Amino acid sequence: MPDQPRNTYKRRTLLQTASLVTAGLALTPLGSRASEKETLDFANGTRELLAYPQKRPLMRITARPPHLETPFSVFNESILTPNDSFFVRYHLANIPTSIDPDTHQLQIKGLVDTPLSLSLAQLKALGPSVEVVAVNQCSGNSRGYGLPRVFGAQLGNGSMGNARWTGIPLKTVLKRAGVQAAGKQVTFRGLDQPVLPTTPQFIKSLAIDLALSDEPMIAWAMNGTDIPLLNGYPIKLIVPGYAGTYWVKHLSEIEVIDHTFDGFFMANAYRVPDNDCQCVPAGSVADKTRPIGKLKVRSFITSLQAGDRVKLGQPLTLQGIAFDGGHGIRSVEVSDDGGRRWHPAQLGEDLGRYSFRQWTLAWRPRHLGKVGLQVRATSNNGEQQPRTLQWNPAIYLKNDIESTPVTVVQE
Ligand SMILES: Nc1nc2c(c(=O)[nH]1)N[C@H]1C(S)=C(S)[C@@H](COP(=O)(O)O)O[C@H]1N2
Ligand SMILES: [Mo]
Repeated sequence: MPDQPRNTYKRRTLLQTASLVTAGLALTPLGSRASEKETLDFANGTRELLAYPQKRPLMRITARPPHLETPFSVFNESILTPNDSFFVRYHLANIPTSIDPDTHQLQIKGLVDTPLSLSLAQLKALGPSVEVVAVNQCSGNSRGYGLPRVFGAQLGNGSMGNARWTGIPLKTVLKRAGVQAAGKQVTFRGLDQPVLPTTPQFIKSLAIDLALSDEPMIAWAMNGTDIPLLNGYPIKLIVPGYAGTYWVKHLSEIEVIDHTFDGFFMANAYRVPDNDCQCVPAGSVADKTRPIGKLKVRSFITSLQAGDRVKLGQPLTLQGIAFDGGHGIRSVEVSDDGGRRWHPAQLGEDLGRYSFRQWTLAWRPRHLGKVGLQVRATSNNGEQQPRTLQWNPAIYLKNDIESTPVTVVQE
């Protein structure tokens, strides 16, 4: 069989991970670049760079459960985020450290005609596989840059990534089981467990119409190879355009229910103000909330970072990325004068409406001293990044126009 060698290799890496568990080292990084740290441009923004299994050194936000961010320079290197630098986020500390792909089962139960228990091989044999390039962004990405500050992890801009996902449409699996007429929502759960019995399980739900639509997918490959353990091996739910919280990792159980799921991670956490901007006046609370949904349009400069120095009069190419919740990017513009004039950037290759879109723009620094480079994206439905933060109590979906401060120096 052609993929035999890769499977053998996979088992070996997983066994290594497993032996770490026996040695009591679960969840500890394999190594750190001793003194290496990366500092984000906000108060208390220094993060250690640590290498976890199958990962290159990433910025650690929290240790238990692990929350690791992608160093921002990675987004300048390629439009697809490499698996070994893709961010990692968990809610429960008891995460799987070794999973046998031959015995993993996916249960489909609840209001279905035929409950199913599928091995990976059976899942793959259910129908033709599909591919999508899509951004996985944590709801709280960039929270650390938002003011006034709120409780929760102070995330930089690295809790996002763009990958090519291969799997089977969720609807293929649901239709095989036969969703009954009373089905209103579908819940999803993975293998990770709370440490304490009082901690709620990480279970997410989607409305039945969304679950049966074309896009959601059960993926087994990320950028053409196995999904890293920490990103959801062996299978993960992909919900293109929607916040990463729905992208359930180590997917093991799907249930069709006849009501709105009221578990903690839907009814209490990951909710936004129930209005158009999903915002409230800074410091206030929302009267009415709803579960977080699609990603908002946003863009970044990736070729320069805050504090960089550039030379007066020397032309350079600015480069960055833009994305939205699935309409695709219509335009990206850059301003070097505080937003008075906007210069249209050139858009790069189109990898689909859920993907990062690269942009470039030739720029010549004309004035000595500090300059804030701003970038703003507009999606194909006319949605544009706002000038100021649309604040909400968790600073979810931050998407106001970024300003990257650089200093122009004499050649
Ligand atoms: N099983 C499981 N899936 C999960 C989570 C989790 O805690 N457990 N966290 C969710 C959240 S909030 C995010 S942002 C993404 C992060 O995906 P990644 O770790 O693969 O980058 O996973 C989602 N899926
Ligand atoms: Mo998240």
